[in-house]
Amino acid sequence: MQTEINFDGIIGPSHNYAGLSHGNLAATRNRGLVSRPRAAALEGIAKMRANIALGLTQGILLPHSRPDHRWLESLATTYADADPLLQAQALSASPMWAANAATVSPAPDTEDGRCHLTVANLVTMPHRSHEWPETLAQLRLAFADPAFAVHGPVPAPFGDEGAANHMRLASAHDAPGVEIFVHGESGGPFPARQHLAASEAIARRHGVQQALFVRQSEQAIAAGAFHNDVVAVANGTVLFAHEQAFAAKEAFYADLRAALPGVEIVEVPAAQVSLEDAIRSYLFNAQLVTLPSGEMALILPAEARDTPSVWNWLQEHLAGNGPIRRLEVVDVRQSMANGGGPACLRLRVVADPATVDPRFLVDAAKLDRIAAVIEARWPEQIAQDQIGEPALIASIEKARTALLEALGIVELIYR
Ligand code: SUG
Repeated sequence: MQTEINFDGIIGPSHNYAGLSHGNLAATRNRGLVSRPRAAALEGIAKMRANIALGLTQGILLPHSRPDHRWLESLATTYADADPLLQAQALSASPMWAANAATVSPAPDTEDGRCHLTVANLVTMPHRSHEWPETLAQLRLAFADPAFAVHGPVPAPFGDEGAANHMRLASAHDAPGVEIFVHGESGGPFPARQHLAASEAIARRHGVQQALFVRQSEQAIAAGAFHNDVVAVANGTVLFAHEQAFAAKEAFYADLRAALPGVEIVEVPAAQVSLEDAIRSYLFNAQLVTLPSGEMALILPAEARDTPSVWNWLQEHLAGNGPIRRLEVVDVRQSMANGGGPACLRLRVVADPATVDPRFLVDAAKLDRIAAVIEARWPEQIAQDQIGEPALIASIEKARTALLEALGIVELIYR
């Protein structure tokens, strides 16, 4: 049976605050803080446990091998010789944000009836530009079944940041849907990370039957919405978005209503929640999910509860007859401090779980085993001035190997 599976990126042992993402205000604001990789990874595990308890199907993607020695080799250097910026770029645990792993077009949407995945090239940010080879290797393992078609990256210079700029609306997960590809053109002082040409190429190669292309508003990017999933999220027939998320909004909404007559657009007015509050609280970087009961729940970061304008809007929505019936608050503060909320941490794939390599699916017992490795091996903290220390690097490398061994995913250890 086709269902939605959320694949969460396990937060890797090298998680740190190097402030690498220009335009991501949380990451630059928190540059230089001491990170807590063990606590971070356990927060991610707790989120997965909570989602399983809600009756959702849960998968994982694995931390990449860090530092990325292959990437450094292609730059004709080594970790020991690299300058601190290059070291940080090679060490980043950014693959945790699985929403940037790939764009996924579920089987009911595509011409050939297969579920298509294109690995994101992430070319805009140097520390993320070297994620794709290892992500691709994981996707090829997890989705080796002929029900899937896994594609390599769109070529540079067309920036592609994956599912974070892609939304799907459909009357049911297993019904044909409308796929919305969101790109940026300008973002004030900040880069637009998703390019229209990349989105169009993906829609063509996936054979998406109903695709809409919409531009992110310049205002949103300039306010810190470096990905669309910071200001909008969709599930089922519901689009939940900030009033200022899109450029040419009325035309987009009209196209969407024509493509999916039952669509419900839940728009949060700027007068009630400013773009700044939306971005600081990550109201929209929530997981909007359909529970087994058929009700929709919003899985939100604690920061949303702590932001009065946001929490008031949500309470009003619940009291009215809005489509979001339930709020679930999760604590992912370590990831949030780098600009990654609950939705950034997961990649949604609609598929029959029986077609997925079972090593990439988790239940509560497997999460206990993963948590035990994290507790025993993940560094408790990393200060920025430690990232050149050989002992720290050795412990990071050993920690990841221990996890892959525990999960029996040894193909990825010595790539
Ligand atoms: O690409 N942060 C990530 C956050 C990604 C969030 N993902 C989604 N919105 N889907 C980014 O900006 C910061 C890492 C650092 O600065 O060390 C970082 O890469």
